[in-house]
Amino acid sequence: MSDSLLQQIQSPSDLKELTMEELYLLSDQVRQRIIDVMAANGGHLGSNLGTVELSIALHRVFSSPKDKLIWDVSHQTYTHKILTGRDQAFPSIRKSNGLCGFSEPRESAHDHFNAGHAGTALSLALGCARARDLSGGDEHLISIVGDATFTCGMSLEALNNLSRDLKRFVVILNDNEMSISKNVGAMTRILSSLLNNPTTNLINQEIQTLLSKIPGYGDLLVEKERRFSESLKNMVSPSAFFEHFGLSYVGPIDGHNLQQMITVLEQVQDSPMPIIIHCLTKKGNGIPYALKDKVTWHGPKPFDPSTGKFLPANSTRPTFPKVFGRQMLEMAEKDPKLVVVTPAMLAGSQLEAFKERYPKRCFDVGIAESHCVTFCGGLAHGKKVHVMCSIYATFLQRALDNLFHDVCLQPDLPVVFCIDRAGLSSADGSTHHGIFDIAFLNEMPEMIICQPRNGHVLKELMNRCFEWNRPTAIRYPNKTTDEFDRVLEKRTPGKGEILAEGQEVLLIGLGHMNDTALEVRDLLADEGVSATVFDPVFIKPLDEESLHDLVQAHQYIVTIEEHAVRGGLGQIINQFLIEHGYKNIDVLNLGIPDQFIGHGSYDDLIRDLGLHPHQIAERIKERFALEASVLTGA
Ligand SMILES: Cc1ncc(C[n+]2csc(CCOP(=O)(O)OP(=O)(O)O)c2C)c(N)n1
Repeated sequence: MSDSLLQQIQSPSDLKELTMEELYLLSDQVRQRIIDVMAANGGHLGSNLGTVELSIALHRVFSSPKDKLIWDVSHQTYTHKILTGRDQAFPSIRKSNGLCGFSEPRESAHDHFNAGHAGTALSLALGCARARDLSGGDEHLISIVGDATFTCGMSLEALNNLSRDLKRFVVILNDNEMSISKNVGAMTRILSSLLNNPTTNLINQEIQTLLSKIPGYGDLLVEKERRFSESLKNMVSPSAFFEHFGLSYVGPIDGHNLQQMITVLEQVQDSPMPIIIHCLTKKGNGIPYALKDKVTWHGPKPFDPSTGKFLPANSTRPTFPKVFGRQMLEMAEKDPKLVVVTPAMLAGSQLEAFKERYPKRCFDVGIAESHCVTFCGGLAHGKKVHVMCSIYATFLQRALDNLFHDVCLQPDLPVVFCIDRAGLSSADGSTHHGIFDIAFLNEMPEMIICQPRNGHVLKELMNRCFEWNRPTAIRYPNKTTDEFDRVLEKRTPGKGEILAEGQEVLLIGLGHMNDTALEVRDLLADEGVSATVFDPVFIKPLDEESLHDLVQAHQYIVTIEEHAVRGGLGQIINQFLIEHGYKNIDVLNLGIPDQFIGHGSYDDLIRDLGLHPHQIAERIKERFALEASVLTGA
């Protein structure tokens, strides 16, 4: 068959016409396509190379979109996208106006939910199945769930709600033994015990007999199968763990063995009870260097596929998370009480070196944000240790009640939340933007909230945060920044800084948006408009003393933040003005409007939001009619 087999696939129904040889060829072509596009764009390479055969088998056996494939996290859906009419657009993935890197219903009828956070697929599929049964439907619900996603309480909560009479409900447990880093906890032990169960080996014989009966290629496959059998202990047998939840367990089977996957799926698809198929896959399958270093190749930046070398980065400056990781090492050396907790984001949060140097003081709790925050409450109890909880802004949303109930409401639990990825997440898009956390953190009576404008201020805040003795949030984006070789000054809650003085306009920037504010100031100055730039540093408590002086000295106030305007710094400043009876002041709040924001390059997103310095300068002049008033001296 020709090289262009992939181009002939317009919809998954086309797979049903192909021979097994053609399906093998297709899997090679899809794998190569993913490698080529990821090399150019960067993205979730490892997990996607693990699901090529699995996705082909699923689309061969089931009839999407009537049968619903519901992917957990959905970062592993590239083959699914390619097979469901999106191959041509595939090079645009994660780019501005291009395909989304996750499942996105606005993009295709084959994607049923906008997903990006782990632990949702089982609950969504179960909900769909119950609705199907109530409305007399007959479609299959297939959820595809990674082994690390079983560290999520939500996955277990969904399992707890299954019942044995649920039909046409298939769970694919995609087990590659990895989260982003090595998977953690008892669940990994349970899964590996299934692989080492002695009865598993006995059943191996059975599946080989089954395969040999397939006309035309059975014998060949048996041969292939034997070569694999060292690592694959295939079986069709119940397993106690999943049986207790009402699921029939099938496996473990080789998730890269297309024929075997298809055979098993065909056999179980009309089961009168819910089924879990335990597939063994390898992250990075098909690229030796990616197989060797699964953490690095989970989500690489653009690279040269022939050497596995990354393309030169645009900047040599450190990122905020890098500064955080290094500062943690510095602090840990001086403070033996310092511990850090991460919910499965060791690598992204730059904590790998900390884990290596201080393994007992670093807790990776798995993809379990609620547990993570409550666990931090327990850790901080009695102040035996200094607790840093390093968590992405978007994932902290999962633990809102834990934050309220198990930390802030408790007397004297000074957990420090280092909130990473606060701001736009660019290529990951709507599920990952960290733009809502101030809104809910600000509601917590005991909370201190701050945001450094650069790496140096980040270190200053980290250095002092345990002196404040309160639950504290230090939020920062994944952007490049500066560290400076200077003494770390003391930071005090409620103390901001004037970065530049002026007269008419008061620009209040949040964190790195102070760089934008300073640029805006220059642009306004070019037009004869004078502006002050104030960095509050602390969002809560506000530097009310400075604000009173500044508000009285300026006629116009502009807040600039990379956070939702609703509930963000802007509204907090507005509240301050109202509470203190300021009347004749014009205010402009700039930030993320009340809508969900898609993916794209950082610069494109900033421009789309009107937050580029030139756009902000224009918006300020327009809003306050500054040219007319200031330039004419009116
Ligand atoms: C709630 C939540 N926390 C953390 C993450 C970050 N994250 C993305 S993929 C991933 C690992 C997922 O592992 P697994 O479920 O086994 O799927 P695999 O990548 O191995 O296919 C993590 C922790 C997330 N997407 N959602």
